Amino acid sequence: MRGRLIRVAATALIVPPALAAQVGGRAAAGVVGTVEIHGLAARWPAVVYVVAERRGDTAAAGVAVMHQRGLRFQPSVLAIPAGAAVIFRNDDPLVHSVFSPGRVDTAGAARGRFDLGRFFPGGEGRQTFGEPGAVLVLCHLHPEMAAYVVVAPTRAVAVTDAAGRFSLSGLVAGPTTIRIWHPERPPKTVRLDLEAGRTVELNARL
Ligand SMILES: [Cu+2]
Repeated sequence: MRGRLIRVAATALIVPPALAAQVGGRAAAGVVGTVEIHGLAARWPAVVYVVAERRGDTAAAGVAVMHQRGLRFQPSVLAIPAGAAVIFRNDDPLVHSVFSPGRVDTAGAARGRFDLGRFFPGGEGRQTFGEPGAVLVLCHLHPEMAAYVVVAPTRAVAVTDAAGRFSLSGLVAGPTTIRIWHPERPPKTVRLDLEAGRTVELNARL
């Protein structure tokens, strides 16, 4: 299903020269803004990502870390590009496990299910995420522990901060589709026409 277009506060801001990165020899574009989760105490942050990029980015997708600390997964939402790995590290003085019942996106089926088993204090496990989607991560020993690994189809992905702000930089200018994800809301799709060397502001409400 296609996401609704939302009203965009598209204000062209001046990008400081030091931040005006190049993409393929041209000045890069950027998007900054906020995501407000209407009618909900913000337990979870949102994830904002570019759906498709025209440049061929062959850089390694990298490795991210999600901690188990204070009987919580930290961060509670981790956003990575497809192909990246996540190291789950037990920083608590007790045993945790790490597993996923499968994807919770609109694909429906329990693809992406995994179970890394139990980890003693200081132990860690590693999982690579090849397919885009939102993956719920749980601990068998502590049912209250929950987190999401959001696997974006591109490298252009950001998690909102405590104030709901996000920033995407180094983007290719031109028509761009942005998707906003939150675990308790349907995803929203926004289409922007990005200009080289400029950063536009996008303020969305889910
Ligand atoms: Cu646990």
